[in-house]
Amino acid sequence: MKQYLLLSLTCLALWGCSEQKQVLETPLKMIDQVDFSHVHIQDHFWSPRLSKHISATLPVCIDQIENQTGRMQNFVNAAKGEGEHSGIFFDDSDVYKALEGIAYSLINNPNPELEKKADEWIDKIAAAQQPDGYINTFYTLTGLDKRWKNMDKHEMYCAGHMMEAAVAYYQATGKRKLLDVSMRMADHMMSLFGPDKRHWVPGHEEIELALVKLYQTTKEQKYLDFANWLLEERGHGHGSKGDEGKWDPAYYQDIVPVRELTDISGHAVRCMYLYCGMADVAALKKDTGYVEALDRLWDDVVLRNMYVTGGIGSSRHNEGFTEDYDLPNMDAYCETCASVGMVYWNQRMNQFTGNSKYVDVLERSMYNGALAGVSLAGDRFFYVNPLESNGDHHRQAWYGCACCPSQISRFLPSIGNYIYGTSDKALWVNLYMGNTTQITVDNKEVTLKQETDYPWDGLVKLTVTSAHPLNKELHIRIPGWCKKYTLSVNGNPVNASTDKGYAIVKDWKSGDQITLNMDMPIEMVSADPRVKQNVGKRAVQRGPLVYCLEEIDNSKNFADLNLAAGTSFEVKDEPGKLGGIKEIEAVSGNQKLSFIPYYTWDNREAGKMKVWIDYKE
Ligand code: FUB
Ligand code: ZN
Repeated sequence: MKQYLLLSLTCLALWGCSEQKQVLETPLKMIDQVDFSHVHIQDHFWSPRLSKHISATLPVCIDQIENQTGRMQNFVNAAKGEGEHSGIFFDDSDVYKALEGIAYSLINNPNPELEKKADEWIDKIAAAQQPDGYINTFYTLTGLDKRWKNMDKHEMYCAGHMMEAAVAYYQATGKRKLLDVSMRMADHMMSLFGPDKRHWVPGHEEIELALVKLYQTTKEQKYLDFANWLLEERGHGHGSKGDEGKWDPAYYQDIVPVRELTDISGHAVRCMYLYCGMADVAALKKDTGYVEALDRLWDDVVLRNMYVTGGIGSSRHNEGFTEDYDLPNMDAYCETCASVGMVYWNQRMNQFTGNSKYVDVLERSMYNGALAGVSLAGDRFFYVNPLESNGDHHRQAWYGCACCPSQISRFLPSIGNYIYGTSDKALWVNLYMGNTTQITVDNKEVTLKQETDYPWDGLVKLTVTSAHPLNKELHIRIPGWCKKYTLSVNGNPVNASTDKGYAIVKDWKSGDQITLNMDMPIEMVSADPRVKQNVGKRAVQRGPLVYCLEEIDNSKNFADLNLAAGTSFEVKDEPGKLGGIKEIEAVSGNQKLSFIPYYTWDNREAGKMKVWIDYKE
């Protein structure tokens, strides 16, 4: 029987374009990611970020984990079976996430000293594993008799992050010590939970997507089946009453069976990890019901619950969602991890459908919500990413709950994952970053080269070379923000057809230069009128970047600055400012406003900031 998926085009949480439903015949994963290990990024925008990741972000994480906090000592204590546990009960996960970041960094930037550090950590982690395979320093040091009693205590969450680190480190080095530890922990969990055994609904998702990675690396089907079982456990009343009943099942995404989900609710990061796990299992188990649920959820997230920065989860109270269209600016939570989660999830949705609307959201979350999470120097982090500030919100070197710094440490070195894809029919170009990429497609060596100054400029030159002719179309994403573009092959304009947001180039041969030139005007955007906090306001956007006003550039009458219908805008090159930006200058009546990209705010003297600006009709 043929299965159909209902997919919709979106207008994000913004107002102004029509919504359509499409019926597609391709319910399961059609595009494979080109892994970042094949991608060498070299450009003015991302290369500095990636250098800072190595010189600043990883050293900060290592220092915090080893010296400033007891995270590594917890493993040492657990191995000896003596001493106290310090910190939060899920702090092990920060060690694993930083280790994953180290592994990714080693893949494209080998570094024997860093590898030695990772080996040291892995030895300490492995030593803390219990004879039955269990590993979690919190329970080992506070009483193993209490383990597996409270589903909110993140035992599977920590295990999941360990598995992701283990897979990454195995890919980076071929060393399997942590992979073996992970398999023993997985087997331990499966000895307790599963069909005809105990029920378990992980209070914080993560294990599901991690088990899929473990399955893909070890080829052990049981790990995929266990991931599927854990997903199916949800929504049947087996779950946590967590924290003495503080949270309801909606907080844990445990309100209905996952294939019946229609609305996003509860904790934002948990939702993102759940949706990634569902997508991964769906792709491998060919479960169209999961994909249909994800499609419904995507509409709910993007059309009704997403900020213009691609951030999600407005409330500090539950680190998540309240009501549709409730998107406060000053009090926005918008956890960095949730924006990174949007990148992870939207890539998976694009792979099912070949629809660029998902990459539009991925790009929005990546360049704005997620990138703001780390300072330009790479050494300070935002956990919460508001869209307005009184001048009292700043990045910190670390947090008691440090999920966001460690998230950044693994996200940045793997951004090359989101540029290209391959399918039976085509090579897919999703993001624009200067890079050289070498892959094997249909047993042929292929080199893709992009030259661009994106996101500052919309000109992209792409060359694809292969020794043997490649029988593939090129699907080149035309971003949702782009209203006008030209496409040429070797300087000759082509009138390419488009499909789901991609221009399709059929006639090309090895060595041709394909040039995409996207107009990148400055735009004033308005929110959906149901977002009451943004009524009578506009935000400024250029290409994928959302801009904001910072007090330091706009010290006069900051509170009264406004935009109007006749406001004139100009782009100004500022190579020496904030790591090199294009600033936007606006003249509105007799006011002058200077906008900087949102991701660069709070890198200078403290002051007020706002994304949504009063608008005078
Ligand atoms: O609970 C683990 C992580 O800590 C969550 O994903 C974040 O929201 C923070 O609460
Ligand atoms: Zn976080």
